[in-house]
Amino acid sequence: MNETQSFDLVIRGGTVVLPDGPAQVDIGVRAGRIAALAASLPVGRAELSALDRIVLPGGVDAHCHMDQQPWEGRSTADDFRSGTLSALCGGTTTVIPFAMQMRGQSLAEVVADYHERARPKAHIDYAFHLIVGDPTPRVLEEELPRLIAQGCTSVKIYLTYEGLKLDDYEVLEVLNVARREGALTMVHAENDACIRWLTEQFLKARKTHLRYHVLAHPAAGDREATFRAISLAEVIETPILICHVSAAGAAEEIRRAKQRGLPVYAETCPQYLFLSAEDIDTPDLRGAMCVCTPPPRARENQPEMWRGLLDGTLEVFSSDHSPWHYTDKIAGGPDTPFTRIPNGVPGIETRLPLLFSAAVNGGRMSLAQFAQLTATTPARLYGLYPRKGAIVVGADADLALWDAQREVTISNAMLHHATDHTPYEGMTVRGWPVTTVSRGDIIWHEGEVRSTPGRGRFLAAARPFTPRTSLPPVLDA
Ligand code: DUC
Ligand code: ZN
Repeated sequence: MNETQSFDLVIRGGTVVLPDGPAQVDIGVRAGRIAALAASLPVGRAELSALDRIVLPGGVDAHCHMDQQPWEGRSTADDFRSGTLSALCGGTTTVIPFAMQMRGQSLAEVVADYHERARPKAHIDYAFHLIVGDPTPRVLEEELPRLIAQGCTSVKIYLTYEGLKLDDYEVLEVLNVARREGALTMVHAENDACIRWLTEQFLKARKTHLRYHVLAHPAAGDREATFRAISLAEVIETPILICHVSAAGAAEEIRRAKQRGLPVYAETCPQYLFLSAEDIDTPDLRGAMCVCTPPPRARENQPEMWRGLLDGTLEVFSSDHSPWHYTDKIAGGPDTPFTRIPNGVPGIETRLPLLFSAAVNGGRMSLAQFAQLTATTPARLYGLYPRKGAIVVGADADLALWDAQREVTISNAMLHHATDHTPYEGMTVRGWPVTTVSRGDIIWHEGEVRSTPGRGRFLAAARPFTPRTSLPPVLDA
């Protein structure tokens, strides 16, 4: 083998989770890519032992918030530096956060600004979803098609939240552009009127304790909004993905839609498997650490989320990392009403270990299924596969080496995000990613960070679906 054929790095002796399951193979890396997978490779210029390690594709976290523009006067705690650092220390090698357009803003300007925020700081590779909060004719006809052509090929819309929510007519407009452009539309599916009406009733009755946050975001409203989003996408005949599914009813609508053959995809997050409404209902304000939307549901709901993950109803597992400082969450003092607590929980670093421990070590899920949920399927749905999301020849050498038996008790002190708490404080998990490799660089190894901010690159995503030049069939009558 001559110099140009030899490997920059050989990862040797691990149990490697290939798309069809684990195999004992070495991984040869050349120019940042996986160049060979074989039982015994020759010595490389650098060697990394994976003995007693499980080698998984680096995680793809397809729903996380970092350095979004301030909203309602507040910004989340992580910028791209701390957010991507926390991600890589938890075995994730690709993130897809959100460039968020609100009413009155130019989407193109928001995206340009977001590139500036990410470029100097990101440790790992990143793509952007486009939040469309103001679908003006200019956005629909000019900005969106151009941004999609430039590699931002997923769009997120909200059915609730002042400044972001779209009405059904606007949803149809966005879905129609997504269909034409081959983009995927993600939907935050909660019923806005339910939330506003219930919130007002609770406030009038002076019911301001944290527990009313859960009641003001009823699961029935999620089911309705999920079904409505599915129906609107059915009219346009275009794929959608329902974000952060929290409750059995919404999962049931998604399952039915899939059974009818509709291209409906769905995501859930750690907070709906490992937290519950009971964690919010604390006598003090500590429950604020678990406040997010949709909220974690009653503990009895959790088995339904597991069922959805295991039967393929929910095919993406993301963090929805949205970290606020606890001090900001409870800035209103001991009587902070539930309406004043910013929504969101941190979780980019704990996403994979929590699932690995409960699902893989808990005997519920195979390693191949774990890789699908946490890396391969999000990479496919968001136009990053096969460069990201799987251990295959030709892909970027983005890998996480796991010590499957390592017991770790989660504490905020060990995490790398910029916020002051984790809702998972004190939970013990078995299995932890001890080495992370990004494009062949070892960036995290046995507690040592070896990365630098700015090494992450923007990923221009491919269009995940075929652009449809024809009208939606309903218009072609
Ligand atoms: N809910 C969201 O939809 N996004 C960020 C935070 C949250 O709780
Ligand atoms: Zn979110």
